[in-house]
Amino acid sequence: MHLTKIALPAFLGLPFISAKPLAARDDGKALQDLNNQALSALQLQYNNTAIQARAASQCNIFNAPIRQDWNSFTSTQKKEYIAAVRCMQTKPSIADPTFAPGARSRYDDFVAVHINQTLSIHGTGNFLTWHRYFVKAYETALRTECGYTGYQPYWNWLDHREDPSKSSIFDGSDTSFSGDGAFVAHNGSVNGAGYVYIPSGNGGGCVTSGPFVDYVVNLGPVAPIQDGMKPFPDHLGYNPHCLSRDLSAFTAVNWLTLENILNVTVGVASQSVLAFQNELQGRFADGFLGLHTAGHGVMGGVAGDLYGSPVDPVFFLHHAMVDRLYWVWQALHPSMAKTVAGTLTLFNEPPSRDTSTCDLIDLGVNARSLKIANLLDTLGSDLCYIYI
Ligand SMILES: *[C@@H]1O[C@H](CO)[C@@H](O)[C@H](O)[C@H]1NC(C)=O
Ligand SMILES: *[C@@H]1O[C@H](CO)[C@@H](O)[C@H](O)[C@H]1NC(C)=O
Ligand SMILES: *[C@@H]1O[C@H](CO)[C@@H](O)[C@H](O)[C@H]1NC(C)=O
Ligand SMILES: *[C@@H]1O[C@H](CO)[C@@H](O)[C@H](O)[C@H]1NC(C)=O
Ligand SMILES: [Cu+2]
Repeated sequence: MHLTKIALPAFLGLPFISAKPLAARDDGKALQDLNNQALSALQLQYNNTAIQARAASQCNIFNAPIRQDWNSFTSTQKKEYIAAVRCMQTKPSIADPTFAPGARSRYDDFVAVHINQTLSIHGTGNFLTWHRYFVKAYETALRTECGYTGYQPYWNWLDHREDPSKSSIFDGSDTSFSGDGAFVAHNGSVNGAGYVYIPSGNGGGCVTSGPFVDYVVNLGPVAPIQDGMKPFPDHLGYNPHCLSRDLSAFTAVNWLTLENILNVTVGVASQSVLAFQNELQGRFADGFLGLHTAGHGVMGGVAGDLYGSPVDPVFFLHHAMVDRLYWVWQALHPSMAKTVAGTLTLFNEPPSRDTSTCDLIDLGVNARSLKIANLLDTLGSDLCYIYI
């Protein structure tokens, strides 16, 4: 705890002393400062560890692979990442067809386990570690099965919030993840478990350009939230359709905010892992989406489906950003970093026991099962990475 107390005041002064609203550029700087606070805290923890307890070969803050902002990738790096994703979408599925009859590709193998376990990995005590491991397993598959030589990039939510279609992720160019969907008149989406109405953006249909214009989505949607989009009744059955989007500046401007990022990492909502994960996911009955739900909502289209959301490849950049905040929170709250809270079922419906750090995270054919305890430290023997 003392790390937090020493390190934070200088930083905390920044957003609050200013009387006028912060420009987007300052928001980006404040987020970078927050990341730097986490790096310093981890360095200090390492430097304070007895010399004999830190073998140079072990994963540590100074030798860990670095995950970075998609914006900081060169065109070559972006193209290499995109090529690996497309490779995953063409390699045949290795899942048991009786488990996921609709899965055709290695990419679908990831979507299928997420659909299958949706009700026990959201609004639960394993939400943070399940998705952390899911992203890690995907990053590993890109590298070992599709020749990718970099690490998982993240989506910087503060970038182009007022018009996501201008961002390097969604601008529709050949170094993006394709852009907005074609305009299809519809009456928006109902997000946040039915509580939060989101007006239509300029899309709603299939993406029209970029690397994923011909990508065939094979699974879902299970529980779509966009007006007019029909659920496919067979959760893991074969349902070929396009990658649809309805980019929502409304959602980004309202909820992908520096204020919310600060609240969960250093503010009121950072005071326990329960408060952190709840505020991150949203307070739907209050009409508040939370950063995690909002990110999915910004993509819209097929990504608005809680179950099938990984069909949109930006899912993994979004969840890398979610994991980045979890990593920041853990670094700045070392005494609570390895605690978990919550139960085994979505919003504890039906009621279930508390999550334990001995519970296994099972990603099917995508990775070996690991205990939650092994996924709490990104500088351990099972995970090794940092964010910049
Ligand atoms: C930790 O030690 C390294 C190497 O001596 C040094 O460069 C770094 O500034 C130290 N970090 C902190 C936060 O003290
Ligand atoms: C998930 O898959 C397992 C194994 O096939 C199956 O027993 C279970 O019913 C599935 N659960 C859901 C919610 O689809
Ligand atoms: C659109 O949906 C919202 C929220 O469900 C509703 O309040 C509104 O009346 C709808 N508008 C139309 C034109 O259907
Ligand atoms: C911060 O999170 C707390 C706890 O969920 C919430 O009550 C409060 O309204 C949030 N503050 C802001 C400024 O969003
Ligand atoms: Cu999820």
